[in-house]
Amino acid sequence: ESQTREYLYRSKLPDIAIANDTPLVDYVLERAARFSARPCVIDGKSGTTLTYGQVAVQSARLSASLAARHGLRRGDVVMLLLPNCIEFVLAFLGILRRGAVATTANPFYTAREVCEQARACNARIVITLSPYVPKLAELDPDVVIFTIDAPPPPQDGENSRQDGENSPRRKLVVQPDDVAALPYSSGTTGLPKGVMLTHRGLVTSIAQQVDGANPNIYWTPDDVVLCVLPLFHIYCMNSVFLCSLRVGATILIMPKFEIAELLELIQRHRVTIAPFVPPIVLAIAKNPIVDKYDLSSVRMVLSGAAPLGKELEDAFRARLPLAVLGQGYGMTEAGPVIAMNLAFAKEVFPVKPGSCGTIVRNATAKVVDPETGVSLPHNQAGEICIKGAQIMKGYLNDPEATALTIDKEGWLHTGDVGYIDDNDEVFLVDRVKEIIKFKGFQVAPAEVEAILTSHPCVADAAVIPKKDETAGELPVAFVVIANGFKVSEEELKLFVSQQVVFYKKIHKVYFVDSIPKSPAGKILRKDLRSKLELN
Ligand code: AYL
Repeated sequence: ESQTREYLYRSKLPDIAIANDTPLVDYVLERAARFSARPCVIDGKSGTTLTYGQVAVQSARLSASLAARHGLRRGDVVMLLLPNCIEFVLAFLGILRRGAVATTANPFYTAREVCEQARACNARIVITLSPYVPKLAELDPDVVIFTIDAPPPPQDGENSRQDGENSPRRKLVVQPDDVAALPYSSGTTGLPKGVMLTHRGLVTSIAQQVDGANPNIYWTPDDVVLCVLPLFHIYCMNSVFLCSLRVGATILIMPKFEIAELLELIQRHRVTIAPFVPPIVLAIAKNPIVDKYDLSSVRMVLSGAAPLGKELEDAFRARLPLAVLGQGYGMTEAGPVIAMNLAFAKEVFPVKPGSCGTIVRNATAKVVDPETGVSLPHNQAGEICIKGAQIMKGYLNDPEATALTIDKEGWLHTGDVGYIDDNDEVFLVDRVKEIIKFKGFQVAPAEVEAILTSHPCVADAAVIPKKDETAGELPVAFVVIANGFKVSEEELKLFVSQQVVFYKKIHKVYFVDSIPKSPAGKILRKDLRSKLELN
């Protein structure tokens, strides 16, 4: 290649020393002894509160119990199929303490989706609630199903087998490059894949956000952090749950978004930090009931996982003038955080509206021309690439997909198109990858296409995003009916919706004679997208 100069981007914050060979749980609970009497998690509905001390002890107990009863060992995969609840927090920490791996799934998934993930990662144990047990019926009978709402009685001697907080052996169990969390993501192409996030990677990511003399996100033990986004998704798991533990803040748990309840909780618990996604920002900006609540405690509002329009940003700021609103930008595979707004820092930097933040510290980004791979200077749009100890180790059992995403030099290619401006802020403008984002949730077109083409009347199908004000994007399908068959739009929508979680549903079917494809057989999604715009 003829390019002599590489254009590289870094944080404005200086790099910091990160003890990223520490196991994740030791790292996030490093100062827990100091905070042991302070509230760690509060269940919003019941008011049940566990202190840092209780979380440390109870997660260790759960860990010991998983080992004693079910033989949980280092490297074993445990699936968490749970809504946001205190037990999620305890189970996640308990699994990781053993050097085992937590794979998280949406409890609203259909049986097909749950089983596909559990089988793909060979989950040995599923931790869930009894109403979700029927979704696990098809799993191998060897898989242990552990229902936290109906736990088995404690066994004799179990407590004596728990390893205490200071067990010297525990440190040896977990290696920094062991996988800790295994969320699923389709990345830039194809079906959902297990994203191997290691202890080292997650420690690095959390440090990049909340550590240092001038942390990029400045939180303190006095903060109350709202946990309404799903913990099974990497945004909340990392930037809400794990970052809160690291700083010793209080996590206020809410199992699902309901506006009046959310506002009530913010007022009652004097929430200071509100991590949101754009649809929640929209609801707060637009809903008149917001005026009935005292939200003056909120000092920081984060938005991420999907684009936040500038008008919406302005409307929201008018509603909550005391809070700093800004965006984070991430991708599951990237560990996940790529960029974070520097208005959240302890010593703030000036930022522009519409930006997705500045590249996190201890990391390097570049913007490449997707055609030539040449890196681009400020203000020129291209594919964002990121490098650093925080990115994934790879996709589980899928070296080909890994090699397509992380190149030989260690650059992770995001599939996002954007530029970095003169102020070193990231602005996203487009995507060169397939995923559809419904309210920040991923929809893998390949998954829905496979379901559609499994229908006897369908010869071919392509699924693409259609812009939508509340959801951001909606999945819509182009379908070729098989010769001599007849099928209606409603039938196909139903056929899909019976097999998928709500956000993967098809909102419109366009019947066509053929799906445009490249000579290599790849769907020309761009052509379909422009067809939609003409519609
Ligand atoms: P995944 N603006 C626009 N698009 C975004 C943004 C944003 N601020 N953040 C993420 N995306 C899109 O794996 C983008 O296309 O992780 C990206 O490649 O479900 C894709 O979503 C990744 O989707 C944070 C803040 C985590 C954000 C995240 C990202 C979680 C979404 C932690 O603190």
